Amino acid sequence: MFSCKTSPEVGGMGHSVKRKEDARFLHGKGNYTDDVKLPGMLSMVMVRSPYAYAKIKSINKEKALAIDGVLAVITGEDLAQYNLHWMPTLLSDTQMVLPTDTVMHQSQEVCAVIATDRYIAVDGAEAVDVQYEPMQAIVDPFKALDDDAPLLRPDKEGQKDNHIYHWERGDKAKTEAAIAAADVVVKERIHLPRIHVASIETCGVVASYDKDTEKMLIYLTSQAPHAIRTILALVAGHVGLSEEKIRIIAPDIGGGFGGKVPVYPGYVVAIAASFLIGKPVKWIEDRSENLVNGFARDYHMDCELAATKDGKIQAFKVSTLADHGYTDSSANPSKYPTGMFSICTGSYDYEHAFAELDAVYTNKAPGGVAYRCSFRVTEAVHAIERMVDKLAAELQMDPAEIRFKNFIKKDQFPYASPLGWSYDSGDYDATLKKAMEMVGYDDYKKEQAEKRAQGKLMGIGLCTFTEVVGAGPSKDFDILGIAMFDSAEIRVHPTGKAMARFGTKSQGQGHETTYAQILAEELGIPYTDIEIEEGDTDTAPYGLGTYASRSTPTAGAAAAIAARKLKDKGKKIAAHLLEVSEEDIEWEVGKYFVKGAPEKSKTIQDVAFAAYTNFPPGMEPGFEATHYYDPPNLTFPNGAYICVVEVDEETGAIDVKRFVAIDDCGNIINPMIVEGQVHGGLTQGIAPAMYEGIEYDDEGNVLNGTLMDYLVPTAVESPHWETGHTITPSPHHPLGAKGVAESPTVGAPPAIANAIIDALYPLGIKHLDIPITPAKVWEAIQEAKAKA
Ligand code: MCN
Ligand code: CUN
Repeated sequence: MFSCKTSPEVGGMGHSVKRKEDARFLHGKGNYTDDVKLPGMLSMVMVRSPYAYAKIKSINKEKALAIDGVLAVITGEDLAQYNLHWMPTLLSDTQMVLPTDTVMHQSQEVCAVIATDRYIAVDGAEAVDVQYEPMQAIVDPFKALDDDAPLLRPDKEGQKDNHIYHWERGDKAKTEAAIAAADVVVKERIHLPRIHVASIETCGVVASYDKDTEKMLIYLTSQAPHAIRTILALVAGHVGLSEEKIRIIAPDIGGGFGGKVPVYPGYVVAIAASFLIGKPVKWIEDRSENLVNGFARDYHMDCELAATKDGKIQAFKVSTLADHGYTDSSANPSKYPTGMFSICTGSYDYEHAFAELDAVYTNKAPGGVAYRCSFRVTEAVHAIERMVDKLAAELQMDPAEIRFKNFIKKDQFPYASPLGWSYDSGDYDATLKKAMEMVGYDDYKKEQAEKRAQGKLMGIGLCTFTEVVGAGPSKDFDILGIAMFDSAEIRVHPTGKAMARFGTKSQGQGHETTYAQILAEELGIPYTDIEIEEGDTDTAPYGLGTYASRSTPTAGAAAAIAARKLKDKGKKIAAHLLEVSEEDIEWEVGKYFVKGAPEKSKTIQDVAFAAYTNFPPGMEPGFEATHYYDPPNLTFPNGAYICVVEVDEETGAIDVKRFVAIDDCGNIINPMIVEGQVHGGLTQGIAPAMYEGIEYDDEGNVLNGTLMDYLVPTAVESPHWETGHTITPSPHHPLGAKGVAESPTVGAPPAIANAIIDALYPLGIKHLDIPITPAKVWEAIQEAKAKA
């Protein structure tokens, strides 16, 4: 167990102190991109394509330009003059900034209208006359690979079909042989549909170019401001926007969830427009624009799990077709085009595994990596956890029993997984046992047997997942070639108060509080005396940003190590002040004292003052430290989730009776913040499991592009989440902490799906794809009854 080293006033690790940032949020004083108002600022609105696939015959700007206040209509042809009409995606594909001849998905940006205010810009956008020649869109990713399918990306040299790439990991021959020889093999095609993050704040930018200083100031809703600055400099350096002239400020962010990692065409157009016009330009998406552009998931996974007849898993094979839309803009490291999908062997110990994936182009919006996915761990965990339950059902084994039988055991860590990861630590038995005790598993099993005897549908679903978060190490992980590490810079002022800056960027995770707590833990300076700043590329140390639950594993570690550098310097100063040698100085949180004479001591505040006023001769003055942390490995949090549901056979209505989530993220910095992260993440787990999914018709029209018909669960739909934790520290993280923020969204959907399918088991229903809505359940029940 973890016990706090600091007092609640100091507020180091393990204290549930209240979030420092909340006062300004709750008082309506948050400062979001749309709150930025600069003198002379213009407003930009996009004209978007009504078609999923069409040739642009003409764009007539005249009527729009005739409107009083409309200053410009920018088309792809206009940008082409500066070679700015295409941009690289985060995975080295190419994406149109604005099209010159063809639109590739519904709602794609066609041209941009710039006006003196937003209302006029909207009128202007309506007045632009675009003539299209619609073509038959490719919506079904399987059909995209047909021989007679039209080639969607003829602009790409050497591209002969709609196949983007093939990726594989593991030993195919041995895995297939093990499957062929096994007693039992279960198979399933599992689809994780397109969903959308739908954060409260949509994407947006304010770009402000000053022709005199040649500086480009950009306010951006970005999870990764430094990386975006570098990419902008690489893309627009040729027109004079070099990196030292670009300043990106990511102000407060109203939810990112991965949707604020990429560069959207609107950003580039607004920046280009401000550069050309020399005035600030604001572009903010409206709700529908936000809902229809970008996505998460869309993996079709053919899974095969093989085992002995007593339930020992032997081999797992998964072949995936990934629908990437018209360009591959997944925000993934270049060596990992499928993100961390190869964690799909799960929490179980077996020898043979093979995963392969083919990515294809279709006439849909690009995206893929978002929605608390941990770089595709959501997909991986869904595959293995559904399949383990299917195996248990096939063998008529208890799903908990089959898991205990196959778990990697505590003493097997570090564990080399068959697809190449080194799991750092875990005690999976303990986590599942705790969840079973908390929910009252055995009692529910009895109740289920009774209910089944009465013809009632009740299900219990488990998910025991392993996550992988905290990219770097930099040798393996990058974004467009920029190595992944993260950074912290601490300045302790003479009066002992501090300011610390980071290369990450909170979007609601509470970094202003938890980073201060890490520093309080290490230095003994109260967390309330430490200001935390992120997101300004002119002031913060270089970092790769906040996504893939990497902030605690990387920047959190950097904070601890930078603080330790300060502590070392402080020791020398304390020795000088106490007139003893450095070896005689000992540290306890907040103060240095003389070995054997604890009454002779200097507080960290005394030492900070001395660092500016009375430091040892020859020492560099000041009390500051910086650390760039390159992790030796990722961290592997895990969890055991149990969901209990009842299904109404008449209507298909699903009632989630209980949901217990036990997470293990190693040592915890702020238990209340972790609990809040888990609550939010679980709600974002029930969402794709039961409600959300972007739907298309055969023409590629999005059928649910507003919040009227794209159902985002609210507090009303959310069950009462019951949470808890086990603690297995990460052996390589300086604080023993692992990331946690995406675990609940990774773990919840399979637990819910498993519970509903378990409820339907007596009817012979063996699988349903998410979202499992009442309508889907009702139809499955009718079909099952018709067969019976
Ligand atoms: N924490 C802790 N102890 C631990 C681990 C984490 O106290 N052992 C705390 C951290 O200090 C931090 C929070 O929990 O305050 C989340 O930390 P971490 O797991 O490191 O994740 P990140 O800060 O890197 O957050 C990223 C993650 C991602 S990738 C998505 S997507 C997501 C998520 O965070 N988007 C969010 N949670 C979100 N929460 C909000 N409110 N808004 C979003 O957009
Ligand atoms: Cu995959 S969503 Mo988070 O990593 O920003």
